[in-house]
Parts: sequence; structure tokens; C-alpha cells
Amino acid sequence: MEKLLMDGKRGLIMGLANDKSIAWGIAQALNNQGAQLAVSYQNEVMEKRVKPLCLQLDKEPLLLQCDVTSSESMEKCFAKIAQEWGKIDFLVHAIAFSDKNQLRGRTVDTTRDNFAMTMDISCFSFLEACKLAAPLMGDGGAIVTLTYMGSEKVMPNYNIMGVAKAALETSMRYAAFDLGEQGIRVNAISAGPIKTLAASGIGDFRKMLHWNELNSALAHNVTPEDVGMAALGLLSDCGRAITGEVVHVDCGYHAQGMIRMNKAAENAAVLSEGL
Ligand code: NAD
Ligand code: 0WE
Repeated sequence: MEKLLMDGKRGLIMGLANDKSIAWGIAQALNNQGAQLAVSYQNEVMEKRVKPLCLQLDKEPLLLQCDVTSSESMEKCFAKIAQEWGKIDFLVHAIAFSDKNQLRGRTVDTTRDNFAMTMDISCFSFLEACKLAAPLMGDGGAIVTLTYMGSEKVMPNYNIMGVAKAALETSMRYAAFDLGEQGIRVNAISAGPIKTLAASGIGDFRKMLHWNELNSALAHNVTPEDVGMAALGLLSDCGRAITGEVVHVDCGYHAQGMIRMNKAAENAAVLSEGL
């Protein structure tokens, strides 16, 4: 049989909530290329969704609970993987959180507590995961985290999450340097907007999706499967000389300097109302 890209490779995916999750798109892409997965979920609520989903994977995954606000929980999770497998080849970090009420209004009104929590869950957890994964990647490995363009440019309402994503991207570059000599590559995927749990209840999200569809170079939206394919490239040997990079998987939207002029009326319609 033909060799698959991830044959013989094992790794952990953090941040699976349900079948809409970007983490699920990545899990499927890796699974389809022969990877064996460990999957971590935040709590019992997520467990109910994640368990049946994982039945769809070809190789039975290691299911682990991991709340990233607790170092003890993180250490237990990686200790379990060490105990079961001894080593891993890859890690996917697909976790972010901020107080929903502060994903609107002014960024200057962010509270001290929400600033700390947002940075803790959305950025520090990545560094801690890198630290704990590295000893399990003896002969090299690859790490991917998920970011969003709100780190580079102001996106209305993304607010303190944009600040956390900027810190996450910079953390990724420093981690790539720290772990590079050990043969570990560290990269980020900057995904375009996708309707996931983390996008639910965000005001104007439908408008944002339509805006991207109208104005991105490829003139459509990104799916979790699209992100999965890019992650597969970065986590497999295809990405063997790529590290410290932010790959935009956004149908080209990040390169755009203005709206698509032949869709001016449609853009106006999106802005003016409902849709
Ligand atoms: P999602 O809701 O499916 O995933 C977010 C995950 O974060 C959930 O599984 C949740 O359980 C987990 N999480 C939150 N707090 C946690 C904690 N304390 N401990 C452990 N896990 C915790 O949504 P998603 O859109 O798939 O988000 C995944 C990643 O992709 C995030 O980093 C997000 O910022 C990023 N991203 C999303 C989009 C988008 O438009 N959906 C675009 C670009 C980047
Ligand atoms: O990173 C994200 C999602 C971030 C997020 C979303 C929520 C909603 C539910 C973090 N914390 C929470 N907390 C909750 O209680 N994205 C890239 C998706 C997203 O979120 C936005 C966006 C986009 C795009 C929020 C405002 C504006 C744009």
C-alpha cells in the first residue's frame, strides 16, 4: 500500500469542542493520512460531544481532559501521553477564550481580569503546551497553533483577542527559536472567519463571512477542512524547512487592500443591513 504522509506519526490535538471545530478539520486531515491522535477536551460538557466524534477516526484516539488554566491539568495530560506512548511527533493548539461581553465595545475598556484570563488561555497555554510537548519530541517534531488577522489589523469587536493573538504569534516565533535546535518546528495558521462554537453569538459574524466571500481573492469562505489541509502540510515532512511562520489560510483576504470593485453594490448591501 502507498505510504501516507502521517504514517507512524502520533500527536495531540488540543481544542476539540464539536464537529464544527477547526480542531476537528485538522483531526480528520491528519487521520486520513494515517496519523494516530490524542485528543484533549476542556471539560465534561465537551467530552459528551468529543467521544462520539472520535469514533469516526480510523485509529482509536487517546482521549484526555485538559483545562489549560491549570498547570496541574496540563501536566497530567502530557504525563498520560508519556505513559501511553512515550513520544509524540506533533501538537496542535486550537484554543482561545475571552469574556464574550468584551468582544464588543471598546478595547480600552477591557478589564484587568479579562486581560489576564484572555492572555492566559489564548497565549500562555500555548507556551506551556510547547514546554510539555518538547521532552516527548526527542527526535524532532512539529507544532501548530491557530491565530486570526485581528492580531495584525484592527478588526471591530475582536478587541483584546487581537492583542492576545499578536502575543501568540510572537510566542510562536520565540518557541520556534527555542525548540529549533531540537528539530522541532513551530508555526501558526491564520484562518479566515469560520462559523464555529467560538464564533457563535459574535455580533455581525454573518456579515463578516459574507464580506470575506465577496472580497477575498478566491471569493469564498474558509472551511475547517481547508485549515486541516494546511495543518497537514505544516505537520508532515512537507513542511520540514518551515518554522516560525504564520501561514494565512483565508482565501487571500489578508492580501487585499480594498474591496472588489465589481461587487460594490453587494458590499454596500452587506454593510447597510441584515443579510
Ligand atoms: P471552538 O469553539 O471549536 O474551539 C475553541 C476551543 O477552545 C474549544 O474546544 C474550547 O473547549 C477550548 N478552550 C477554551 N478554554 C479552554 C480551557 N480553559 N482549557 C481547554 N480548552 C479550552 O472554535 P474554533 O473556531 O475552532 O477555535 C479554535 C482556534 O481557532 C482558536 O484559537 C481560535 O482563536 C482560532 N481561530 C478561529 C477562527 C474562526 O473564525 N472560527 C478564525 C481564526 C482562528
Ligand atoms: O478567535 C476567534 C474566537 C475568539 C473567541 C470567541 C468567543 C465567543 C464565546 C474568544 N472567546 C469567546 N468567548 C465566548 O464566550 N475567532 C477568530 C473568531 C472570531 O471571533 C470574533 C471575530 C472572529 C473572526 C469576535 C469579534 C469579531 C470577529
